[in-house]
Amino acid sequence: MISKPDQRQDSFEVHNPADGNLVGYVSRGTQDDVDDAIRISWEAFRSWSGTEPLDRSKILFFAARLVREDQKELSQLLTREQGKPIKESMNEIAGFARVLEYYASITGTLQGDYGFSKNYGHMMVVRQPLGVCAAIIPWNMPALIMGWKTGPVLAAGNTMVLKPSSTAPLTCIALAGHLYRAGLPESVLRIVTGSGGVVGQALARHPDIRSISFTGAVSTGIEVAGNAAQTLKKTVLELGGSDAMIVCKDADPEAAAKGAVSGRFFNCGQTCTSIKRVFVDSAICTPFVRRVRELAEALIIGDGLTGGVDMGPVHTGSQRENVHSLVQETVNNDQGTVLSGGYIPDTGALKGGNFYPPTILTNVDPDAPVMKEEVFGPVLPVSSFETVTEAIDLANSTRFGLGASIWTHDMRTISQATRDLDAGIVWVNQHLRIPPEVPFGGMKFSGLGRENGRYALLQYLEEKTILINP
Ligand code: TXE
Repeated sequence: MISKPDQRQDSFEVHNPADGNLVGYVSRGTQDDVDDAIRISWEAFRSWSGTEPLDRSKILFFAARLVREDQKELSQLLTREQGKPIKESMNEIAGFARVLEYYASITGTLQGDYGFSKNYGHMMVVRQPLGVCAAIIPWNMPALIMGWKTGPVLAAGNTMVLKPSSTAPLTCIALAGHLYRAGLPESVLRIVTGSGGVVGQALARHPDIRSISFTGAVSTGIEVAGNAAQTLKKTVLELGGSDAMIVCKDADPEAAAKGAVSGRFFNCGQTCTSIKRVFVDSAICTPFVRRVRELAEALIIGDGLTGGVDMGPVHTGSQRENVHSLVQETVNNDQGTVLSGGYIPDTGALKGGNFYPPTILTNVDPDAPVMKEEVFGPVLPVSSFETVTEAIDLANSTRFGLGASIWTHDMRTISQATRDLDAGIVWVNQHLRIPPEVPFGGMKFSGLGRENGRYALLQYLEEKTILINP
């Protein structure tokens, strides 16, 4: 899909991270575009918020069906602009549809409460939509995150202005097209493409936006929240993570090794809840690391459109630079050893893209920056521990609190870990998997509020108390 937008408007290019080729163009939105989109959305709000929940459900279900019918083409577009293997894109597009189906199935279920008091009469609580909500989307999982943000907002009867990332906006635009074809008025969901500094900031600052949901970097999230606070918007921030995986000595060794590899190298390590640090009981560390290495080195790296590829490129050259410099810093400071990977490929088919091999670092100092910062790329740092309490303390020792997993079958250890890990989501004997029914979000610097589940629907509704003296 290479088509230039309206010639009157400035535009920018979207490139394939696997080879640098042009994938398409999008408009460079301005403050005026944001103002127009918000005005149109408010006009639409009057009618959309008054539709029957069942009618909103029908549109969301129909959109999900259209997306599933077009899954292959949408996945190819996602891979071309984002870089991930086609099998992951297929799952992500299906994930978008599933989120829409989930919200379609609960539309209208949280309408309110009722009570009667001799003193106050009829006490009613009605939940009403907020108005125009904004969403700012990143590039790492644009389709799924678009589903997490649009699903509850639209199901609750709000309208939305959405800004996709500048480097992976095309799938979001295509998905919006499917929603329109399913009957969603275009005025109910407006997409404004453009830079974060212009379009994103205009949305965060705009006085007529009632709620803003942002996914991206911690520093950007703090700026968005600061701007949103000036006009008291409800704010949801889904920021980064530095998820720990704790492998106990009774863990199923094969399941844990496979979990580490898929949990780290999925999406080339560019997922907020990727496994970013592994702590292994010292009694099993050597065989565990050996097996992780075998599995990681068996992964096929290449252009995500090629069948059989397990891991695509890092999304941008600058992201790859950040990742590589953290690896080099670890080695140069004697804070860890490269067991596998750790270089920028400069030969063959991988030379033309932003590829980086699956990289394993061992004996890593838990205080090294590669353990403390969010490393958004295929780097797996491993360290050992002596006691579970020590491992939990290490897991909690960063500013992040998004996810964490513990691999064990011991009930006492499971109880301790699920209670003491500072994370918005704690997995046991799995990592990274999140169905739309349960809340998703982080503690500490990983964010504010939750997405997914009925919790997200509540976020986009506002309670009004009505007291009737009969
Ligand atoms: O994020 P940005 P980037 C983390 C990850 C990654 C780092 C940087 O660690 O390495 O962030 O990624 C828009 N006001 N995550 O630079 O800039 C921007 O246009 C309003 C984790 O891509 O935060 C894009 O649409 N909006 C994360 C979105 O914010 C602004 C996923 C995210 O971009 C803005 C992505 C501004 N001032 C990155 N500046 C996760 N939690 O999964 C930019 N944007």
